[in-house]
Amino acid sequence: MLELYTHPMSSCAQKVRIVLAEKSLPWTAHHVNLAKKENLNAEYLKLNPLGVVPTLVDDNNPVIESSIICEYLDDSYPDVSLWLSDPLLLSKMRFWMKHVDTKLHPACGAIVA
Ligand SMILES: N[C@@H](CCC(=O)N[C@@H](CS)C(=O)NCC(=O)O)C(=O)O
Repeated sequence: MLELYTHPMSSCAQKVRIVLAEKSLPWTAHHVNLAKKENLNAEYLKLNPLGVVPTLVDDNNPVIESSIICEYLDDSYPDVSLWLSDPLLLSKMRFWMKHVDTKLHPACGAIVA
């Protein structure tokens, strides 16, 4: 059973929701109210010590970090694979995943903060 701790405005959580949709995987949503700082509740921090969304829980096992969650879903549920076999295309995909994680997302956070 897949559970996703998510927030509608979270671009990181949206990335994971897109992968779940592309792979037609059933999942249950747990909405974390970031405005009320529910992400910093002791119970949530047990799942995600970084105190951010998203967190995926698969059969009671938490997986954190949106790009790692996307890769975990592709590894664990390979029927519809989103991975690329061509090494050059794969290098481009890895670049964009890294760029979003390390540059674009932190920059967006600075704008909305
Ligand atoms: N690198 C993390 C970033 C997660 C992240 O920063 N999530 C934001 C929402 S997009 C969050 O939970 N912010 C809550 C806070 O910082 O208080 C990932 O990709 O999962």
